[in-house]
Amino acid sequence: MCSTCGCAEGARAVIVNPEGAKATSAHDAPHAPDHHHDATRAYEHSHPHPHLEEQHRTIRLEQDILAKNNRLAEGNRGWFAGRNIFAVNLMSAPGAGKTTLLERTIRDLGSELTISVIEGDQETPRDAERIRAAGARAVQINTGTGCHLDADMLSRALRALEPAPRSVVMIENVGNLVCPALFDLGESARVVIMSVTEGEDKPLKYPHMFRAADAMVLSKADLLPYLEFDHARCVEYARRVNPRLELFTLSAVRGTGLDAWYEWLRRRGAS
Ligand SMILES: Nc1nc2c(ncn2[C@@H]2O[C@H](COP(=O)(O)OP(=O)(O)OP(=O)(O)O)[C@@H](O)[C@H]2O)c(=O)[nH]1
Ligand SMILES: [Mg+2]
Repeated sequence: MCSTCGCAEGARAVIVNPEGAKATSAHDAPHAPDHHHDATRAYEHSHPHPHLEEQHRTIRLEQDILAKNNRLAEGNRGWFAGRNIFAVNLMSAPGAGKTTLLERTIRDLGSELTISVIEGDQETPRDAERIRAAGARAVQINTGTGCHLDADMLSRALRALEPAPRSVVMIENVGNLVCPALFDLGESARVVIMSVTEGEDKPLKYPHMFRAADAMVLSKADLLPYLEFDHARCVEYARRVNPRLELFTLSAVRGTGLDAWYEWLRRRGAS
């Protein structure tokens, strides 16, 4: 549940309340004080299609939130461009292997590229600690109930991280295949990681995420012999949703398939 982007009931409640300021949802209304009942009744009387009105308000609020985020993201993009920093927004379902791939990448490319990391999780500093142990600087963002990073969070984390000019900033988004796709961070590239244990149909079921990505990493390839996972079909689904996706199949644990991923990072990081 997310109270930041409006997909949680609590956030919708603000939209439903005809008075605007006090947050009550359709579910809360029966428990609200009498004057709230009166206001709700008066509202329903003058608005014969409350659900339609609610939908309009929901869409308007989403547009406002995303428009504000997009403005801040443009600021981040300019900030990165001014310092010649290549910023990668890494997104996946929880546990797909984002941090493991980052640890491995830092260990293998650390002498060649200056990499620093912004970690997004609802709670705990665990991932930032893992990154530091791998040898890179890291800042942790804890989003609480939020299910994605946004451009404002990123800009504040960048001030704390102070990445070097001409370096690579990896941004590990909160584990979630849905909301992070909506929020531009001002990154230079978007990478979606999908592990082979998730099933080959994920690009079709969560198309927004795959459509928004520049590259897709199919992770945990070492587990393929133990799974009913149709690799060719997964690739076909991914390309159906996004024909321009660059694809990497790898295992960060076994160290297979990493060369193409590293080559992509070097190439994009240098351009
Ligand atoms: N077999 C196998 N396991 C892997 C691989 N990469 C990651 N894992 C395992 O998958 C689990 C989750 O890995 P993480 O790197 O923490 O995943 P994450 O995407 O950062 O997770 P969140 O930040 O919680 O969303 C751990 O138990 C890893 O050891 C891989 O290449 N092969
Ligand atoms: Mg992680």
